[in-house]
Amino acid sequence: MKLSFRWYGESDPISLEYIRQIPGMRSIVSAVYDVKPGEVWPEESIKKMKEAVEANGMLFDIVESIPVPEDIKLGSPDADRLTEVYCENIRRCAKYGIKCVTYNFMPVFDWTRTQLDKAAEDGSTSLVMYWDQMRGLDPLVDDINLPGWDASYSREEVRELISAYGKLGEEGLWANLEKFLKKIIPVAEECGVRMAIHPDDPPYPIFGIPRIITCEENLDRFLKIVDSPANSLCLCTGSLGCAASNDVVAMVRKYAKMDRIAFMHIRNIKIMEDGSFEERAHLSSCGSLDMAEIVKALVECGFDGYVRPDHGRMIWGETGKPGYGLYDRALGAAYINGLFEAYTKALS
Ligand SMILES: [Mn+2]
Repeated sequence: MKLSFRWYGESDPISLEYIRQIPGMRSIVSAVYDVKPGEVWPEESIKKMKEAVEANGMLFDIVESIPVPEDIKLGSPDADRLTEVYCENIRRCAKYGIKCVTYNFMPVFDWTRTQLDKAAEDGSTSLVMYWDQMRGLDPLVDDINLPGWDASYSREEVRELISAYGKLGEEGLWANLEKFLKKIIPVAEECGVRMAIHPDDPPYPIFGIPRIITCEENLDRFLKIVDSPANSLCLCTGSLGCAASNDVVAMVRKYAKMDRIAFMHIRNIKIMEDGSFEERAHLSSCGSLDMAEIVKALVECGFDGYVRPDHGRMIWGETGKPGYGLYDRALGAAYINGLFEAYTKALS
């Protein structure tokens, strides 16, 4: 496996000098943040990031993410032009050594939580989604501003988008995804890039907005649209794991065996009785997911893709981007290293 760490570029309060000190850290996962979704990435920006990462003894060979504009997901008249731009960005990334590009196909909001700094008993804080804070909210009527939602949309724009996706429905979203994949995957194949779709987070509809990258049946359907290793998964344990109906270990085993996991996001969550969830420390006993079984499945299937510790808690007084502090993600990386080393030795 190729251990990696997400970094938000120059503006990230965590320095590459610190990240390189995490044992076994190989790759930096990042993106070009100086242009809006739907614009071509300046080659100069990609090159600059590559040079900064390499100057710190690591590789910049994986991108998260090239965002998919809403117009592509909605199948708007501008979708074809924007898909061309998307293909050009894949080519430019490949030119600078990128081997894997992560993206998602979630309408409107990348992820949904009701609180970003919920304090646990031990004084650490993490992101949570509590249904008793969600229920009764209607984004078409109420003035909703959940943490983490894109603040660049006006309330009116959010309402319009939600109603457009409501009309599109799941099958409409599938059709637009298929159209998109059939254009981008041949380009990715041509330039040696694996596209890795991130599951919807959480993996069920919220506010009636369709969500399709959610469960085994839908992941099977997704992979069949273009049956190629270039059309693969970013299997995020914490996202799929938020639905108790998803058997994450079985999914990891199945898709790793098929060689359709390009990237693993490893993180633990605790599902509460009412379906609410809390992001927890990576250790299996801290949450609902069996991390040892997940890594064992990967090792047994010969997984050689990218792995990163996903969201961490805020611990030891650290402040910063919720979910993306240094300390708890570094603990996660060390734990992931330990599990991989143990299973690799035991099975060799
Ligand atoms: Mn993830």
